Amino acid sequence: MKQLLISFLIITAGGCRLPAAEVINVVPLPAQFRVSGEPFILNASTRLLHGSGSGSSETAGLLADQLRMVTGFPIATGLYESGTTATNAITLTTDGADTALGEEGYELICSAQHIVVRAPREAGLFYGTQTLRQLLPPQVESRTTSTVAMQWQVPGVRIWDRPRFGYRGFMLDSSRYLQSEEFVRRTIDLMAYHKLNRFHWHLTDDPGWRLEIKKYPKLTSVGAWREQHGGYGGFFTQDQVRSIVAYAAQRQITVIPEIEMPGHSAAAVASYPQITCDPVPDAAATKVGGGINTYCPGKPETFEFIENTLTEVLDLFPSAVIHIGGDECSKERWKVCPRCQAVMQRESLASEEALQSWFTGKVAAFLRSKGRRLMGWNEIMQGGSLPKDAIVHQWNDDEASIKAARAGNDVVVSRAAWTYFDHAWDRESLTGLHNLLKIQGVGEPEKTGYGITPLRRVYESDPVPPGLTPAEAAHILGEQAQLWTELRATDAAADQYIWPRLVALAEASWSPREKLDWKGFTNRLKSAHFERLALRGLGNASTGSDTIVQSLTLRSGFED
Ligand code: TNX
Repeated sequence: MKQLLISFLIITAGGCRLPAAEVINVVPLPAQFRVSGEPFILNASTRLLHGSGSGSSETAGLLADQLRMVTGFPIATGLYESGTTATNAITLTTDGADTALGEEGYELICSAQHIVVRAPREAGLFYGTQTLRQLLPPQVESRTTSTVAMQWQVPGVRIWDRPRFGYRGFMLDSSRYLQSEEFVRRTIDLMAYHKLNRFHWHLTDDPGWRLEIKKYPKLTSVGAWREQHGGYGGFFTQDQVRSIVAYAAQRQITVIPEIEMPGHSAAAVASYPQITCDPVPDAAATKVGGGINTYCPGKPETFEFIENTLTEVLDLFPSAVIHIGGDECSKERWKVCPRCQAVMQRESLASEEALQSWFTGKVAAFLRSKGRRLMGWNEIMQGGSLPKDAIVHQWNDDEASIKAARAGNDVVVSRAAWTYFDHAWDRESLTGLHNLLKIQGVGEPEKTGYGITPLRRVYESDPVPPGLTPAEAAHILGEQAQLWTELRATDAAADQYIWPRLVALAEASWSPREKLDWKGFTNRLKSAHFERLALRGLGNASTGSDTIVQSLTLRSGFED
């Protein structure tokens, strides 16, 4: 591994001495970098060269489109000729890349003559271009051609960068409330800008089924609508989903669908009551807050339904991992259901928890037979017998991560107290949440468990619990934040809860732990990054970027 880092490098910029990390205003902070030499300045003759792979040309295309739009320069693209060094060019190439960069790492070298992004894989090239955008002035993120004379300058720099974790995720709950397709794309876009690589899409839950399934049209004609909130509803068509999945893939993001089972399934069983224990249609079942109606593991038709549904899901989502939920499953109906009790006897299952385990095992086997892997919330561990290839999605505390890692299961960490973005970011927003709960009449606010998760807490979150051996710790694949939307009815409200906390999660899961530095991070946010986010259309663009920067700052809890 090439050692490019000079740890305490201080450079002189415009007469004032700035730590290098603030000149390299890149989020997440690269693993290693060195500022040196003259800057590269884009001009009307600058070209963009790339390798022949389809991913390379798509990545180059995305960068070229943006650069052309804001600079007004032609930015001609072309194929890179192996072994040459083109001047006045940005080159993206896999040639001669350091294999230690792995699946997602890249090297970026910028001098007055050229910029080279070198990576063993296409994901690395893509991440190199995201870093490059952040090395340019923030105005590079505008939606229109710059009308003022700009110096499109990239500082002389050498960067060697790869992520701490292979799994860096964000979950969006589209069941409780549904977002616009535009919002989903923009969120994916911003995730990619921060080098996040897994979009976990919570598409089904009690209050609404949001994914078109051709074989079961009632899932969306019945299950996507609720009497509550004035007949609220909607869903994503298969065409929309295909195009969102492709959009994400271009940006190196895998979309992991979550199809909740056996609990959180009121919308499904309201649509097809024959797959629940007590097939009485429950019109009020589809509502925020859910119910005790779940899939019946005692019926063959339940598994037929699940397999048929998942078959369409697998066709839409190429992800190797499929999330089946598994959390908070009520066992009330199972306890009195003769069919469930008969399965328990036949399979010698001592408890209803063991029945859920058996159910999960059957679904895991189905997914495995199709070359996919099951992921589920940590309740899938209850009842024992979780297959070793299942990924445990841990949302409680470190104990669950430790237990899963020691059992040999891979773990994705999403501890509620650190990474649940439906929680408040400060005392005032917590009061706002409590007021909303009162308006909705959903229980006593103080007992709902909503807490405060400030930006700094997200930044300091470490998904690897202390005390694991290196072999056990290797099972911690990474970290993920979630936005549950029981109280987030609009896209604008969702944005408020996601940003800027997702930026902190991105840096915490990409940058080396020893490089994390709250002060440096907040300086980068304030000096350029918030402006970039505003220019990229975060929040309501019509309110103007100053207002967006102001509200991002407010939600950050900076002391000054
Ligand atoms: C728990 S986390 C849930 C969600 C809720 C969330 C609210 C998890 C696996 N289940 O269904 O939306 O709390 O914070």
